[in-house]
Amino acid sequence: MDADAANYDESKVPVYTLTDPLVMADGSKVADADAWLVKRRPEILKLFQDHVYGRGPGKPAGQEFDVVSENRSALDGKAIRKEIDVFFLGREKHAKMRMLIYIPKDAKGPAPAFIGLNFRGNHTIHKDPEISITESWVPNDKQIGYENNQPSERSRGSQASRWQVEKLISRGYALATIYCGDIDPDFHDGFKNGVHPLFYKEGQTSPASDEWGTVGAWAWGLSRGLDYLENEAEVDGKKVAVMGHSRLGKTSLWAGATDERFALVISNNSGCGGAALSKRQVGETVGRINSSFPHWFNGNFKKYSDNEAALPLDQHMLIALMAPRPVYVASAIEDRWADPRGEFLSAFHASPVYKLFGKDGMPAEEMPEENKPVISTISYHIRSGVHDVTAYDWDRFLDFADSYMR
Ligand code: GTR
Repeated sequence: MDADAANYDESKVPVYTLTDPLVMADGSKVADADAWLVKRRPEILKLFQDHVYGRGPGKPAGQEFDVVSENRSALDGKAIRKEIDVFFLGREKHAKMRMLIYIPKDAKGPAPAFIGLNFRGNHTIHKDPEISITESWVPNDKQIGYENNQPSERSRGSQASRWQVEKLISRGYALATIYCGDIDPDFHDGFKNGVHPLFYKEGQTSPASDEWGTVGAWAWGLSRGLDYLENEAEVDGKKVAVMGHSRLGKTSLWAGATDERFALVISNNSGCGGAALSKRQVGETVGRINSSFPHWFNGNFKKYSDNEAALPLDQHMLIALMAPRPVYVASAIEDRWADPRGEFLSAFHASPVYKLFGKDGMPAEEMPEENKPVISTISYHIRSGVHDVTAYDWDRFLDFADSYMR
């Protein structure tokens, strides 16, 4: 089935029932915020681990950080740039990811920050010639000169419009980013490369059906980035927003769900397996995503291919796992594959959980018009244009972050 053959017709959306996030597994009602945090939230987190993203290994012991470069006068003197190697199991074991950080030079104290994974290597987020080029596997991409899974010099800055580094810096935010392929290359090799094998038990050769896939590994990597930021004197580790686009937006949501240290969570055009409700089966479906990207989710998720009605959860419960932290769900009008309406409905149906905390959640009952954001503890917009991250999106995310992180 190709994207054009997918369903985009609301009248063909099957009748579906969403699991009530406020009813416990034993049928009793969640009475208050405390019952949510102590009992229901862990139940839902476990559902997502068991059925969708899988369980990760948690924070590894013996992690070590090396500052491999530092320039205190980057971006024409406006920023401090650092590159940090995060050795997951200590230097001796070699396995590592490289995090690039820009910090506003004129910050009065530790800066609030955004962290997000990038698709093509740290050097693609800005033209800055001093950013080291990734040594990890990269997907072939003729447009930017990636061949034989090797990166190219000319790809520098090729994803700059998605990161808006100067804008972030001028608004007082640090930006930390990691190439997703440093954590797990984005192709299905049976989990031989990437971080999975580091944690296999003796004799294990691939994750069990309730263990992490690639999205789980990426989210785990974001937490390891946050481990460093908590120790970075020039960044405020208590004010770190996690942001991601598309497959990496699915990842930012899972990172926000599994790691409550993230103060604010942003999903941009995350679609199926991200913010969009699976049971609507609009655009990309569970069956389609599992066949195109069998490595992203866990083994159990395959049971729901063409069988969404059997899911004991839906993605509104993923958004609810952020409560009471602020969360922003962003769609794009031409990104029908990601089902913008399904993304909005997840945000909407997470709201009852926020209300337990005396917060609004998503106040709009109907989808807003194009470029008319609804801003509350759960915020939402549908931007004009295609599947992408743009200056418009960043302006909204920065305004949103200003309300909680300044
Ligand atoms: C598509 C995939 C989507 C989305 C997108 C992306 O091919 O079907 O789920 O993740 O890739 O990451 O850009």
